[in-house]
Amino acid sequence: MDTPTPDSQRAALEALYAEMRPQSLYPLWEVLHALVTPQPGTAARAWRWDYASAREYLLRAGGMISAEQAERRVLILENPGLAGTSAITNSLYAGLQLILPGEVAPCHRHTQSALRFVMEGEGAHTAVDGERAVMRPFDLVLTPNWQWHDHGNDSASPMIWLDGLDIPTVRFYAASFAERMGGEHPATAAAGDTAARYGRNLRPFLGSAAARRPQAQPLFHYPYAEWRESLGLMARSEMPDTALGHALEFRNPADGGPVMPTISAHVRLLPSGFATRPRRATDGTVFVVVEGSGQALVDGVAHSLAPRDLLVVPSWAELVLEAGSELVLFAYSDRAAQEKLGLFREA
Ligand code: GTQ
Repeated sequence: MDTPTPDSQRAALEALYAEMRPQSLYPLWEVLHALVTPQPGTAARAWRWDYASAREYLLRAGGMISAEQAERRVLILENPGLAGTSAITNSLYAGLQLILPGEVAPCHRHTQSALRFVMEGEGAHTAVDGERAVMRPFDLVLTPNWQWHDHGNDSASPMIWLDGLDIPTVRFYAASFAERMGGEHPATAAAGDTAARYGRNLRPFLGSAAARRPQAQPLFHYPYAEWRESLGLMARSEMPDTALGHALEFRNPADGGPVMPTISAHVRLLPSGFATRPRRATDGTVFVVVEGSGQALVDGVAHSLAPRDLLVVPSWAELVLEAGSELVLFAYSDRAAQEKLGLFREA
């Protein structure tokens, strides 16, 4: 090869690229550093949603379209850096769902895994494979991959919860299947039946009729009253972790791991006046403020935190959480998936 001048080399390469392009062939050396980065990079941004204004738009939508007609009446919390993707992080989705008194969101199932975290209202339900979980504020309810679910509200007030799903993950793998039953699933068990069988370090004998729930994902209701008590006891008995505060992860009793294959969820308590050390992690995370106030510094930018506010922190952003009054947070991320793939890191 002649030693080319930079200009003639560029011209020769561009001519080569132009010839290859119709055959869908491209030079790696032009893009390698953008593909294999030394540190995580994402277009996702940190963003805080004020609950009161989201709620107002959701209630207005409630006056215009029924849950039945919408199938799911939800306002999507889309990351402003991921416009057009309906994603809150690269791998996860978030939305606020409204069910008005007397309404039913019809029964369906899909390969996407979902969690519900109750924002307000009391007494509406999610039925999973025909068993109701009666929902109270800050309860966590799961609808795992391919389990039938419908939602209904027999109470006298509107019910709003946060939906967290792995929609972008399932889209990435092109593995979405969905089926519609419509209406409500026929009742299969009394409300609370599964929690009594699987939620207390017990399980029915495998293979017996009593073991009617899917073996890998039996439990689907984690009540606020229970997790809040545990977090409170923990906070009274030891010093907070410097990076996390007091933190407890929700787990799947079948294997002791994260609640679902693609989604991890946890709660934290930061004592009044406590500030975490700066921390980064590869799992972009969605937070809900349950109680208290304070602020989150994400890569040095402050986002104020008040009850029911929602915050997304992108992968590898530096996060400092500062509690004003005692701060209680719920959070979910794709850590469950990243750990299986050997990708999760924190610093
Ligand atoms: O309740 O099943 O926010 O299927 C998005 C997709 C909720 C649901 C969402 C869904 C659901």
